[in-house]
Amino acid sequence: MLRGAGGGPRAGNRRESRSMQMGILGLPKAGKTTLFNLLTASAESTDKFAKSRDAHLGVAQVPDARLARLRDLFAPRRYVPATVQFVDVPGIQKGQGSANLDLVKLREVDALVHVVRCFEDEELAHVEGSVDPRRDVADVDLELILADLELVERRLERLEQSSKRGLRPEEVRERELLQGTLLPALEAERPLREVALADEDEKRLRGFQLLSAKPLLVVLNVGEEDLRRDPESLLGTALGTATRTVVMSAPIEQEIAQLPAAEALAFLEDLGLSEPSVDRVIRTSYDLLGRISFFTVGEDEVRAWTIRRHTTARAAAGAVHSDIERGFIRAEVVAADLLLARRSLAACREHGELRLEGKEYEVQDGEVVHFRFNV
Ligand SMILES: Nc1nc2c(ncn2[C@@H]2O[C@H](COP(=O)(O)OP(=O)(O)O)[C@@H](O)[C@H]2O)c(=O)[nH]1
Ligand SMILES: [Mg+2]
Repeated sequence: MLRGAGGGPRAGNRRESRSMQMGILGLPKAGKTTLFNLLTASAESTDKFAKSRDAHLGVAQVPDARLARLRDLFAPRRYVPATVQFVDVPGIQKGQGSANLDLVKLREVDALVHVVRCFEDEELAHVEGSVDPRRDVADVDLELILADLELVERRLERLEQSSKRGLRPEEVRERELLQGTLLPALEAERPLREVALADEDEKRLRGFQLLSAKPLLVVLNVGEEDLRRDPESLLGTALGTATRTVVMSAPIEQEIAQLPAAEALAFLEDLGLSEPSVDRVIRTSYDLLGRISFFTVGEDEVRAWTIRRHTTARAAAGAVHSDIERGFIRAEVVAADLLLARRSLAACREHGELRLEGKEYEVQDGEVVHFRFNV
């Protein structure tokens, strides 16, 4: 019966229904739009007086040297890297809590990028009068915390009113979680990303879209002279373990983006960098989102597919097509580096490097996968 076939959890539910989204936030004139333009090859206005009230949405390709080399090997008709979306919102204002419209725009994103101004520029006054990255990180965190606090308090009031008619067990658990764990953390000005929660509690909270619970990448936008300093010395403190950092210089990244590839490499080397900081921002974002890529290869197409870490082979097949997931038999798997060394799947097979894996196998980042299936 047809209903039986489609009645279980649908393959589509596990697929990425949309690209992962990172929201860029920070104080005005920190370099947010400059970074957004670099990430997404856009050209939104960044002049010193630009004051956009609109959010911009753009797509960044996830740089992956293995995938690029697979493209060179297979010379396919189509080449499809993984992508991450970035949203650039206008600079946030201090002290507005959840009334801050720009924070509301960030509720739907999966993780946040806070661009922090660390560069000096006499012509461009810092909104707070001085350059102090540690203060700015704390101030922006506090805005997120206050917005969450309002939301949690409002929800608790609503539950309080409902408690007159008696709460359902699910609501009781929710109240415990809000009252006992979230509220105290927020009142202590602790971002929720630092609070460890059980999986089911995390699920329970997902609908709230709490800002301080989102994974955070702090981008320190420095002057050229600070490019090789480490984040802790720039901030004068270590950030929480749920926070990642990347140091970059926006004007230098702009220069790199305009150079031909060979010159860009030489320039990076001069600066003592192994890759553009923009590439690190994208890759760190992908990682922060808990995403990895596996590849499919052929003359037709060389392509990266985005899956959550710890996805099984069968569910990974569903990222490609629900028919392949449904008819999954086995996956033929080889690490991209091995394939690049042998130069063909047939040669990998001959050397016993093409493994046959079953449906429960956990696909690893950078693996080339060929699914065998039956429809
Ligand atoms: N000197 C210097 N200026 C920068 C740097 N990053 C951005 N700017 C300039 O600062 C101004 C504001 O940048 P923008 O990206 O629009 O900042 P946003 O308000 O955070 O979006 C622009 O004139 C940029 O060219 C930097 O690292 N050094
Ligand atoms: Mg801007």
